[in-house]
Amino acid sequence: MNEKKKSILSWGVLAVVVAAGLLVGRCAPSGPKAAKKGGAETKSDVAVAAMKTYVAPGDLDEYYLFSSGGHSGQVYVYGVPSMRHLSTIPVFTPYPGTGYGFDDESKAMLGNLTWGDAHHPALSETNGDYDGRWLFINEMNGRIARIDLRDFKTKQIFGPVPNVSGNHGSSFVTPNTEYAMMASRFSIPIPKGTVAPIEKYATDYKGIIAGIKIDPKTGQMSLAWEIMTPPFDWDLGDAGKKVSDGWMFWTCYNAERATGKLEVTSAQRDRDYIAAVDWKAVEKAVAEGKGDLIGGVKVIDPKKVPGLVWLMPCGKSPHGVDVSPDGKYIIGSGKLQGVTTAFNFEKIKTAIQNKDFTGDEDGIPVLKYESIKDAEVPVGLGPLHTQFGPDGMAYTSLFVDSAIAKWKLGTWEVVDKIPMSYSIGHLCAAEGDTVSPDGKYLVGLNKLSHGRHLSVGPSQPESSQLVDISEEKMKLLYDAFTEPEPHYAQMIKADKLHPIEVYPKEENKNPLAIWDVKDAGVTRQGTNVLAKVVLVRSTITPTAIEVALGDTVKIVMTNIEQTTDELHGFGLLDYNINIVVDPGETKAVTFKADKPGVFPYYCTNFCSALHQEMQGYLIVKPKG
Ligand code: RUQ
Ligand code: CUA
Repeated sequence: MNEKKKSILSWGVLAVVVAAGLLVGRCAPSGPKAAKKGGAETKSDVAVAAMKTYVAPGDLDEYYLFSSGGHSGQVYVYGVPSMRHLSTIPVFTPYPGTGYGFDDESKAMLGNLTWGDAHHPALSETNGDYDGRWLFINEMNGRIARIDLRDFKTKQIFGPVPNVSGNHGSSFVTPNTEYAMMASRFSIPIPKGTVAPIEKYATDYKGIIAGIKIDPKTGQMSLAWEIMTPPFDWDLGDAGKKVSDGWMFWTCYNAERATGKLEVTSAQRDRDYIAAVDWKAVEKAVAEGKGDLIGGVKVIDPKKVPGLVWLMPCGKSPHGVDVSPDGKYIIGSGKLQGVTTAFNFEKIKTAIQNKDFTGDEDGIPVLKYESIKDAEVPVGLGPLHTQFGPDGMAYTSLFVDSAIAKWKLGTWEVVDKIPMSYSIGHLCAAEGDTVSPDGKYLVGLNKLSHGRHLSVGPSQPESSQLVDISEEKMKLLYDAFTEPEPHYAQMIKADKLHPIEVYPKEENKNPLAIWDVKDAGVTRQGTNVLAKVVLVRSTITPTAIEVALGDTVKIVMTNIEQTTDELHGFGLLDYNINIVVDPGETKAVTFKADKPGVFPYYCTNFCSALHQEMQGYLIVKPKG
């Protein structure tokens, strides 16, 4: 948001708050349009909305919202209800603002990929409730990252996982964070690197479902197992909870096994599938040594190892699948229809026991639709995703209708609807996919934002709309605009997180860390130069680093500050080096001194009145 809009908005909000009850002017330039399209019907609605979202200077938001940044490869952190953007966590993409992707460690973590299409963040859980430890997020190149919520930093990027192509069905975690799950959107011949003609798609291309094990103490991820599936396009997933704990569900489209123009060819059948995977049984099978080695990984073929996976028919080209807080219902939303389907977990288990099948797909039994469904809820056109509130309330996003439907589990009654501007994809309720959702707030993550903000040219922001769900009728509270492209988000009660503000000195175990400017300096071993650097207000010590052309230079920097917000940067001109070191942190960068000359380095983070003086020179002497 630009300064002008900010000031217009805050003026408006202030006026509304001060003159609450009076009918005052609109709070934003797009106000009149917003009132018509967005659901805040009257001027007093606008005043109430302003008061409900206004977080006074110095006050704190009630929730954190972690929103996926889509193909920006990042995670955006917002406060709710203010919808203020608080922070950007770089995950799959270098981010000069925090020096991510420039220092040795984060560069190595990114590997050869400098982008990732990040979709579905998943907070770690204990007994089905967010525990505030980690945030996982997938990206399409077959990877999952772990962000530590102690310092809001990416700590591990796991993958690309062998055989998985297009990791969309991810990174859903199980109720005690045993696993983050993965499923391939694109099927390919496996192992990766082998080739089969596209005409043989139906038989020679394979989908993959994978369980990524999470170490309960450290959060470290490792590949536990893979299951080979027909070449369906696995889409979204959700882990069972409470009564359905131990199970995992994934939707797919293209049960037709079609190729070519999928918008036509994959929409032939009335129903595609949701896979129901008994992951505890999979664990057992793998422990018994079942599976074949493909691409260096044990892969289970359900034809050879039955009793692990079943298919639940779900109409039509389903997108989201969401398990109710009590674990009893599996909600599958077919994006090309006007209903969302509620499956009953008890009935699923009974149908499996009774072998109530209508056929199979490459050895995976297909359950009888009529035997496992409880209801088709007439939510509206193009249902995508469902989130939950307390008291059995469910909220389903409707892409085609561009609205959210509120309905009740069990009675299947649609009780309210609110329009979204425009075309909502995902939605996120406060603690909305835990065993105990909070209600209160719901954020619609819209695909388009046209006409609701100052124009910024052809590349428009997306919009995230905050909805009040504390009362019977949903009410639009606020329009926030975000960078591309929020798919999913998760909202956690703010008091569950306790981020640190400095890295305690005693925790710094880096053997090259130094804490006294006396220890700073340059040492050489052959053509390897090691510069130990201290960053503290307002000097980079040493103030000159001398090396010879062709040297391999490793600069290790320790920010010895123990004060909140005292970050220092190290920008080295002409060498494309940009490091940011937090208080108490040590970072290293290694590069070849391949250009002779004198190159200034300086602190990039404003840190004191003498920040501008925080500078030095790298002197690269030519040979001879
Ligand atoms: S998907 S809405 Cu990954 Cu629903 Cu984008
Ligand atoms: Cu250190 Cu600016």
